[in-house]
Amino acid sequence: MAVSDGTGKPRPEIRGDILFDHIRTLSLIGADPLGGRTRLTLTEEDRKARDILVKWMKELDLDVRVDRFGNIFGILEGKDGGKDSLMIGSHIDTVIHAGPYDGCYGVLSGLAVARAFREAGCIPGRSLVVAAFTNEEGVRFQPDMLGSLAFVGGIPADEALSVKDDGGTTVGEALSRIGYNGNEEPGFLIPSEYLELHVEQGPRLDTEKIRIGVVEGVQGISWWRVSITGKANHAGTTPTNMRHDAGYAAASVSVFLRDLAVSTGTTLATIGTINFEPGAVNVIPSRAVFTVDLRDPDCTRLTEAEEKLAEFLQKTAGEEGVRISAEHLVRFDPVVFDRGLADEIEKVAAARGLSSMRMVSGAGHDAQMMARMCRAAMIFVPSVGGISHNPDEHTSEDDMAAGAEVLLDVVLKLLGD
Ligand code: HGY
Ligand code: MN
Ligand code: MN
Repeated sequence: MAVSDGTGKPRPEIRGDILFDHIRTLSLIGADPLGGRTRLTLTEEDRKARDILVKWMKELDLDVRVDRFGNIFGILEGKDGGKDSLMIGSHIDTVIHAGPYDGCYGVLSGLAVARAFREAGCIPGRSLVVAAFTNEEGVRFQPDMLGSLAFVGGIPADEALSVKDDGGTTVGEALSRIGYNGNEEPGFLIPSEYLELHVEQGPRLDTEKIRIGVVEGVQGISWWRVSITGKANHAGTTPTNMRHDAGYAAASVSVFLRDLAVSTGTTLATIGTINFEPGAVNVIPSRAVFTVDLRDPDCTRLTEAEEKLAEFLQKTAGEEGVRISAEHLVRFDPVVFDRGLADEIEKVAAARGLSSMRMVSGAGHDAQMMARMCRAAMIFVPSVGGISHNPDEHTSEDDMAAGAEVLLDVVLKLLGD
């Protein structure tokens, strides 16, 4: 509810009840019987979530625009007639079997900030934009953050639209199928600031009992798809020294990656998907295809990890007598956010009596793309047990409300009225 800010004018306030209700409603779309939800980008489930988000934006009388990549923007025009804007964004697509907050919390908190202005009858000095970006997760199409990358011109529009999923469907075809192939071009909207509120997805805030994360940047990300071709043979008759075992080669890469991560202490390495052919219990795998996700806050160490992986693949190919190829899917260098915005977030948290700490994000976010276009920063709230990309992902309503209020306070400071 809007309360007076001492000047007689009602002060915009976050409606936590509506925010939590919206998060619950969205979390049911694509829900599975095990308590998770799967809303891969540009699927029917994603369309349903998009449609309800657009409905909520229109209920707030926001001017809804969709660009060529399906990015959705709800615009609350400011007194300056919309020339200069502040954007709050994130994503509503999910990974497989996801938790309820990743991305959705940020988009719906942006909507809650817009609602706070509307309910207080307050027209901000500059326009406020609420954004939901396409394919942040990168599960169906790579690279991840494809929508925000294309929005900032980080990938040619045609290249972005022709990226294919495993079934051969392009981004452009999938957008048309769900009716979100908008016509706004990249650059139709260039905000001065971008803020993203997100659950931390890691254990630091929860462990250290800190309420707010002041996110100063995002670590580097490198994704690969590795294909190993060996020779199928009988599991019971083929002596070990005669094998060209794609499965064994893949498993040795997994052990190598763990050793690499432990050796640097900062690099993280994950094999998230793997597939063997022919996939029979008594046949030595002729083929293994898997993905590698490498992360490091330091650019040089990330490159070193990539080089060490390439060397190990070459060595393994020679020793096992298999052919190995590696396709580089993603490389995003570490990003540093805007210092002034980070300072503002820290000040606002302190003014609300909320403890805060500065940190770098382990997860990728649309903010790292928006930082190429304008001043950008992020606000984190604790993830219980640091769990995310898992139905057990949880953040308390108190913490979610605190994060949304810090977001509103920063917006009020920046937008003025
Ligand atoms: O992969 C990531 O870090 C993000 O969740 N897309
Ligand atoms: Mn996210
Ligand atoms: Mn995610």
